[in-house]
Amino acid sequence: MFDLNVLHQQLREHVKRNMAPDDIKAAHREFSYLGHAKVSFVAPDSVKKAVADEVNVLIDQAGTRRDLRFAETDYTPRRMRNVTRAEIASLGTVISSIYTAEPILRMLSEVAGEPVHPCPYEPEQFVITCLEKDGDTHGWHWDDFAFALVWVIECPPVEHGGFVQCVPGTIWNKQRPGINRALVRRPIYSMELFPGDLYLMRTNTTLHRVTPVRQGRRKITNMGYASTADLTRNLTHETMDQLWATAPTTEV
Ligand SMILES: O=C(O)CCC(=O)C(=O)O
Ligand SMILES: [Fe+2]
Repeated sequence: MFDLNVLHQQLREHVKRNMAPDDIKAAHREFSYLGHAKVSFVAPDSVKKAVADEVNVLIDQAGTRRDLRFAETDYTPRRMRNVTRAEIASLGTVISSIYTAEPILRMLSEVAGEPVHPCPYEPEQFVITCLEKDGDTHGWHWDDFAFALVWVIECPPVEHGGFVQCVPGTIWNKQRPGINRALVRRPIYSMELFPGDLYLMRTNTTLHRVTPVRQGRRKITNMGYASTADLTRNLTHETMDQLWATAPTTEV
């Protein structure tokens, strides 16, 4: 059991001691051009370890297998084990507490170049996903809210798949997603990630996926955040509601 006060103290000290304005500036530049940037510097190793330990316990305790496809994203496959926000909040302590930590929100806002807010729709605040079987993948999709902060806990080498690809500057039309059209029209960026990495993505206008895992395992926790514009928009949540539904379903 981690002492949350100690973790928050370590986070504050990390930001005070290691605040490198150049890292944030570089990440901001990359984020504005490419819709994503590595931000592994936002948390110290102690906090990353506490998050990783909780992810590992919760996957074993509450992970549910999903195998789904949605019309709203052209039936791209989602094959994974996941743990919902409700399960994380009731069975764990670290992830739900770090989610709203002020130093993290402040750094993310600097990287994004605009305020980053906790998500007003609870089920999309944080989730855990584990790709563990040959062919497991989080297929091409957009998210409902503007930002995602992904903590990489475990990840196979790129040779075995499970890396992130994205197409920034794309808009999600839920009636006509046009994913293949977006893929041939614009460049696809691929990202190599290692355990302990974090990245921030503008997920509502950056089409993204995790390529199928062939060997090994990939574990992450994804924290979703809202832009100021999201707070006043009337968003719908079809794909997320089905993906994280309490009873797993294979309907489309
Ligand atoms: O696993 C990742 O790196 C991305 C996860 C993701 O896109 C999501 O949970 O919506
Ligand atoms: Fe996503």
